[in-house]
This record gives sequence, C-alpha cells and structure tokens, in this order.
Amino acid sequence: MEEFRLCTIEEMEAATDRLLETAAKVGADTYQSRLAHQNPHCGFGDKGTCCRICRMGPCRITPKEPRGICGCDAHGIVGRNFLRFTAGGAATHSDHGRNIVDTLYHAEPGGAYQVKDPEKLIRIAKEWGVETEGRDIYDLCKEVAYMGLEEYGKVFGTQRWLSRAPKHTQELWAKAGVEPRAIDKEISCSMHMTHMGNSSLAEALVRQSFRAGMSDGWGGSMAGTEFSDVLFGTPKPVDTTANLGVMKKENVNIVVHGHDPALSELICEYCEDPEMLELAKSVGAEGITVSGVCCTANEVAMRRGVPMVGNFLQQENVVLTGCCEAIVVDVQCIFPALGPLSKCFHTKFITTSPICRMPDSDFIEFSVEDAAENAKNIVKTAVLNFKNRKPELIHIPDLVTEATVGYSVEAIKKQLNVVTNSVVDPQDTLKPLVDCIKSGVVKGAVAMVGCNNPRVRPDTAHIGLMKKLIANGIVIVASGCSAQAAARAGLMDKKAKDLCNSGLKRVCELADIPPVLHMGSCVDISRMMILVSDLAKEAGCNISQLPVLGCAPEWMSEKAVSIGNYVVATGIETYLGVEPGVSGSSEVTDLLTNGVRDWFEAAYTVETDIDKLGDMMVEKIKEKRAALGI
Ligand code: CUV
Ligand code: SF4
Repeated sequence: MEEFRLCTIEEMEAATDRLLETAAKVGADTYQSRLAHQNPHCGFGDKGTCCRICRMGPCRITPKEPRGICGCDAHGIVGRNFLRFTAGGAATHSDHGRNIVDTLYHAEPGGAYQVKDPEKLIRIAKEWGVETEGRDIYDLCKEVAYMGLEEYGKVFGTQRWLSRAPKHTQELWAKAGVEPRAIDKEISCSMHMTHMGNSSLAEALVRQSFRAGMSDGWGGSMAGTEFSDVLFGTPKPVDTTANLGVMKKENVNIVVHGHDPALSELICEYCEDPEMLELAKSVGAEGITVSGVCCTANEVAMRRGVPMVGNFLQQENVVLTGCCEAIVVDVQCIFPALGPLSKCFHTKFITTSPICRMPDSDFIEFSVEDAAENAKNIVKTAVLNFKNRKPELIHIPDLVTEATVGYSVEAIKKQLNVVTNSVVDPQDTLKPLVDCIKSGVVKGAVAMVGCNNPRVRPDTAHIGLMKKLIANGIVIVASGCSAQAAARAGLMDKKAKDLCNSGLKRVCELADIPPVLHMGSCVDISRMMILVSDLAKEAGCNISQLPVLGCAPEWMSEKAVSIGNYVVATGIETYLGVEPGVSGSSEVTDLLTNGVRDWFEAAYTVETDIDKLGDMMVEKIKEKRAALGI
C-alpha cells in the first residue's frame, strides 16, 4: 500500500509560481507584486498609534510627542483603534447573520428557500419558549425568524443565545459587564465610545471590544450558523476535494467566493439544472464545475460536498488558471484586484450584493424575492462565457487532495458515539469525547481558525501547527481559511490519521474521522462555542479548565479580532501568530495578554515565531491536564 503523503507547501508554491508567469504574460499585477511595494508597512498604523478620528488630526504618537492635539495618549488611541477594529468585524459577521435570518423569514414551501432542517427549527423554537405543538412549520419559521431579527435591535435585555453557556461562564460575563445587548447597539455603542472626546481609558475600550465580540459570537454569528442550518441543512460528514486542481478544463468553471450561503446554495442548484447542463454542452463544455473560495466554499463544501478550490490568498490564482468562466462573489474578503485581473482574462467578475460593490465587475443584484431568477441568470452568463477562453492562457495546476468535511456539533456527537458503541439516539452526548480526553487517548483540542496573510509564508503556520498538534495527540477543529489550508494539504483526508500519535490515530480509526475536523466557515466558530460549552457541562468543569485552546496563526481581518475576543471571553486561551496592532500601548497589550484573565479566565498569547507558538500550545495543554489531574 502506498504511504499517505501530504501535499507540500513547496508543491503549492510551485503551482502559484507557474500561475504568476501567466500574470506576467498578460501584464496583470497580483498581491505578491503589490505587497513588495507596500513593504515596509507604516509603523504608526502597525503599532496602533495613529489617530484620525477628528480633523484637528491626524495625530501620531512618538516618545517625543506622547499626546495628540486633544491630549489623548497612546493607550487611548490604541484602545480606540482596537475597539473600532473589533466593531468592524462584529458588524460584518452579524450583518451576514441578519441576512440569513431575513432569508429564513422569507422561506416558503415550494419557494427558492425552504426549511431543510425543521427539527433544528423546532429545537430553537423550544429553546426560545415558542409554542411548537401542532404548528405549521412555515408559520413557526416566520415567528422564530422574526424573533431572530429582533435580537439585532431588542430594546431591553441581552442576547438569547447566552443561556447556552455553562452557568459559571454566564456569571463571569455578568460580572465583567460584557453580556451583549442588542447586536446593533453594541456596534453603535462602540462607534459612540470611540468618537473624539469620548472614552480614552484603555480598560473601558478593551472591555467594550469584548462586549462587541460577544455580540458577534454569541449573537450574530450564532444566528448565522443556526439559521443557515435550518435553511440549508445541518452539516453531516461528506467527501469532497480541495486545491486548484478541482477546476476542470473541459467544464464550465464557476467559482463562488464570499460568505453568504444564500447565494452560493442557489448557484450550486442551478449548475445541476438540466437546462443549464444542456446549454453548457451546446457551447462545447462537458459539464459545469462549481468550486469555492473562502468561507462560501466552506458553506457549500460541508452541505453539498462542493470542492474547495482555495482560501483567501488563492483567490487571484483561480482567475490566473484561465479556466474560470465566472467568479461570483457576495460579501467579505474579496480582493478588489479581481476586477482588473478578470479583465486580463475572459473571466466574468460578478458582484451580487449592494454591500460589496466593486469597479470592473458585472453587478447582478441578488435579492431574496428574485433569487431563483438571479441565480439562473448568473449561471447562464458564466456558461455562455465558456467560448471566450483564451487557449494560450489555460493552465490548471495538477493539485487535488481528498477531504471529509461537515463536522457540525450534531455530527461530531453522532460520530464519536461510534467509538464507545453507544446507541446513537437523538440525545447524543459528548461523553465519549470526554472519556477519550480523560483517559488521555486524546490529549486535548485546538480550534484552528482564521485567514491567511502574507505576513506569514501562506498556510505554513496553519499546516505546520496542525501537524505538530496531531502528532501530540491533540485533535483539531478547524474553520474558515485555516480549514481550507488543512484540506488543501490533505489533513482532512481520513488517511491523515497516520500523522497522529497512536492514541489519536486509534480514535480516528474507530470513529472513522480525519484528525482535523472541518467545522465550517468563520461564523461557525459559534459551533465551537457550543461544543466547548457542552464539553464543560459534560465534564463537570469550567470551560477554562478544559485542555482546549484557540489559535489564529495567520489571521488578517477585523472579523478575526472580533472572533478572538469572543473566544477569549468564553474562557479559551487564544494564540495569535500575527500581532493585533496594539504594541503602541503597554496598557492595552497587558490587558489583552494578561489582564482580561481576571474577567474571563483566559487571555491572548501573541508569538510570531510559529514553532514557538506550537510548543507553547502543546505545553499549555499539558499544564491544563495536570491541573485537572488527568
Ligand atoms: Ni470568514 S475572514 S479570509 S473568509 S478566514 Fe478566510 Fe473566512 Fe479570514 Fe475571510
Ligand atoms: Fe488627534 Fe485627538 Fe483628533 Fe485623535 S481625536 S486626531 S488624537 S486631536
């Protein structure tokens, strides 16, 4: 039998280099060339010590000039910048969630959007105290979706989902004053606090940063995840493939990119439509291949097995293959570069959301009311573009890996119960996982999340850390671009069990899982919060005591900071491989890496030496196990 082998970073880089030759040939620039011109980055922005929130400024803080014109010091400026950064991320995820809940509100029998997981809807309805007995499912759907939308602007009270956390965690939140009120209120309050002449006290700004993050993870993101499941189905393990080689030269290639499954789900559906397949044949293609970039890829991979062509820093590569008929985007993490780049090829760059308008794109507005028609129109545009390919520019790198994805909390419970041969019933518990951790067969778990970022050699940190952790018996749950890095390397192939220590390998075999579990997109980090809450309840300890850590080694976006804040606030020590841009203030730095431990029993650790970062995590897991006496 052939030995299992990961796809190496060098192979991935060689593929990129080959595509960059095409870029040079057509005179297109890419992030690699733009990066060379942006380096070195502005030191003030990097440290967080540039303030431009009023027009007396902009002001920059130096040892010689320690205060802005209004008298604000570095701690106030860095703190305000950190809070605005978080608020941007929380707004983004939460608004995505709102869009999903709004789509759910408009779901109807026989319509473009339907309730695919009525059981989950009923479960949420019961949790929220809604009468479910004898109700029509779409009637119930309207009521629950309306309540979901109200969470964004509720007049009094805090987020409904908070009650899912263990009692102790809820108490910590109450004591620290970070229980999120209406989601929109937390964003608005953050903007208010950071206006000229409001808060300049580091502690208050950091506290609100965590509250805003909480409104994301235990508010908007959780709504996004839970109601996406209701609409499109709760993910179950499904086989798929990853990397650039999933594109097919003989087929029409449609790439979906962004975050919102409301668009990509329908695109996928229309690509299977006999009429569209017929049209594809008529233009000389054999079929239609849909593949995904970024979190939208995660959404459709885990529900439909749609292949994941690449993560964030692969988005230009997709166009550079010369085989992309259309790159269809909704919101977030989309390079404006795709506009001019597509113009060098036959590729149609199709924007669909009023939230994300870009020059040099074809805007086909996607609305819930006309969703079916919009999706069909987009697919048709792509198919008809097949004949415009420039044959001399075609090159698809021959890189494909196998992956099994779709490990929702529900799926993990089901899957792990196999280990102990317990009867699989709807009351699946995490007892088998707790037993594995207690006995030491599994040493702990790390949530690997976040983007990739050219500050780090792309994907090396994700892949390197995962290899180190599984070799130490630590199981990984992954989401976002981190999950895609894993898939592209082959770490979500069940055969990757061979890279684990003997204990974890045995668990992978018995439960029939890969050592790196795909939990979904970035909003699905809310799944991880539910997982650790349930684990703590099952184990009878606090979340902060569990041998569980969070890690974003290559993160770049505002959303990542919002996520980091709610993960820390949930009691999970979180390791960053990229600095959060607060080094200009000792007070803010100290709060984030130490002080907030008094509030949440967890804090950030920042280490840009990735090897060291990995060792620190392995050590921390050992420490946590020792403290529990296991
Ligand atoms: Ni939302 S936020 S680059 S796609 S993980 Fe990927 Fe995930 Fe970062 Fe964006
Ligand atoms: Fe300068 Fe103060 Fe205005 Fe900021 S708020 S730009 S520090 S004067």
